[in-house]
Amino acid sequence: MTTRTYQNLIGGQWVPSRSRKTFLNINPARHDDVVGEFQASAAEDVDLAVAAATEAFKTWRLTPAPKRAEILYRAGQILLDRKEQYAQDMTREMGKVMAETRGDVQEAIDTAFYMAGEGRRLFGVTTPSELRNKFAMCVRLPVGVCGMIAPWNFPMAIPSWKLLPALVCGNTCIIKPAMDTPLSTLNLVQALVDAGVPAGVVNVVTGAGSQVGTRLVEHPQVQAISFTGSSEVGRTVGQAAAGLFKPCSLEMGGKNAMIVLEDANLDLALDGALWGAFGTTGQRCTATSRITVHRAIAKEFISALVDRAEELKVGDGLDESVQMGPQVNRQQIETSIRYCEIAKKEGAKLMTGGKPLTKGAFAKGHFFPPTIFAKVKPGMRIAQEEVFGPVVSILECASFDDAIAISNGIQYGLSTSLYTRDVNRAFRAMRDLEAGITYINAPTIGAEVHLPFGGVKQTGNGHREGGIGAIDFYTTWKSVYVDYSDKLQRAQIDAGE
Ligand code: UN1
Repeated sequence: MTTRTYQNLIGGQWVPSRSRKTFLNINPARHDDVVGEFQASAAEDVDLAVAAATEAFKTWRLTPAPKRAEILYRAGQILLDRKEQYAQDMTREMGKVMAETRGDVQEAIDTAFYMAGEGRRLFGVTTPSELRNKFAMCVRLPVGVCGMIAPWNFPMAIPSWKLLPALVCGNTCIIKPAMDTPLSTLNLVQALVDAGVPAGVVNVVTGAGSQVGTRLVEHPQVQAISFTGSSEVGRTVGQAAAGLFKPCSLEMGGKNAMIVLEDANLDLALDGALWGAFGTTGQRCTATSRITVHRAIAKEFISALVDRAEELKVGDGLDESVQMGPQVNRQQIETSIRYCEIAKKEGAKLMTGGKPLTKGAFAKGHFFPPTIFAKVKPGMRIAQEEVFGPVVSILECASFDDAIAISNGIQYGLSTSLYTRDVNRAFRAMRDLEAGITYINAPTIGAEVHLPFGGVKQTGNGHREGGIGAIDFYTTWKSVYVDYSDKLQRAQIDAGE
C-alpha cells in the first residue's frame, strides 16, 4: 500500500510545508503500518497561516453567531456520518481501543452540537446605570486569531474543545496537532471544511513544537494561546505568552486520586478503578493514578483489583475484543519503565505488570501491561509524579480525613473521586478535595463537554475548557454605556437626580 501524504490547511488550501520536509505517522500497535506522511512545518508556514487567519477574521467576526453556529452543527452531523472511519483512523494512529476512539469522536460531535447552540446564546449582561437615562451592558467580542497546541491522547476531542468554541465566538484559528496524532485533527478540520467553514478561518499546521508551537506562541498577531500537554512544555508556553501579555490557557498534568472508603460498594469501586486507571492505557490527564483505600478493606480490594487487571486483554485496539491498547510511542514506554524502577527502589510493592510486553503479537508495538503498586506512601515519587501510562499506586488510609489529606498532598489538582454510600462524607469531599473535577461513585475520568474542564494548583493556570469556561476564554468583555439624557452626566460625581 502506498503511503498517503497529508498537507497543511492554510487559507483554505491544502499545501505542503515550504521546506517540503515531512514526517511519518506510525501505528503504535504495529510498527510496519504507516498511517501517513505529514508536513514537518516550520515558522514560515505558521506565518502564512497567521496571515490567512488575520485576513479571514475581518469577515468571520462579522458573520452572525447563529450563522457561524450552523456550520458547527453541520460539522457535527458530518462527524456523526463518519464516526466509524474516523475512530478507526484514530485507533491506528494513537492506539486506544475502538470503543474509546468512538467515544473520542463522539466528544467532538457533542462539542459541535453544544457550541452550535451557543451561537444563539453567547449571553452578555445588562445592568442598571447609576445615572438617569443611561444604559449599561457588557457584550462578548471575539479575541482574534487564536493559536492552539493539542495533545495526542484525545486527538479529536481536545482539538474540538479548542476549535469549536473559538469559532462560534467569531475567532479564527491555527491549530498544531501532536506529531503522534495529526490525522484525527485533520479529520475534524475536514468535517469543518465540508460543513462550509470559510477559507482561512481554520488553519492546520503540523510539525514539531519547537518549530510550529514556538512560533505560534510568539507570533505578534496571535492573540490567544490554548495549550494542552505536559507541565514542562506548558511552563515554557506560559512564560513566553506572559512576556507578550497574551491570554494563555494551560491544561497540564494530573495525579488523580480515587478514594475508596470502607462503606463503598466494592464491585462498583473495582469497575471504576479498572476503567479509571487502565482506560486509554492510563494516558489521560484525568487517569486514576492513585487509589487511596481504607485499610479495613485494602487487602480484599487490592487482591480483586490485581485479578481483574490481569484479566484485561491487551493488544491492537482495532481488534474489538481488546480492552487495552498500546502506549502511544517509545518514550511513553520508557517513562513507564522508569517509574516502575523508581517505585521499586522507593519500597513500593509491585503486584502485577511492571515490564513492557515484547513477545509474539506484542513485538511490533509499544505495549505495557496493567501495572499495580501496593504499599505506596504519600511522599513517594510514584505517588506524586505523573506517569501517563497504565501504572496505578495504591495507598492506604485510616480515615476519611486521612484520605482527603493524602489526595490533596500533591502539586496537581485536576480530577478526584470518592466511593462511599455516606452522603455527608460525599458532600464534604465535594467541598474539600482540591481539584477542578470531583466524581462521587465514579472514577476520575468521564468529563462531559458542557461542564468546565480543568484543574487547580499546577494542573493549569486558572482557565477552563468545555462549557461556559471555553466561551469565557475565547471572548473578551466589552462594557458599553449609552447615554440618552442629552446632557453630560458624570459618573461618581453627578447624583443621578
Ligand atoms: C484527558 O484526560 O486528557 O474526562 C481528557 C474524560 C474525557 C476527556 C479526558 N472526556 O475522561
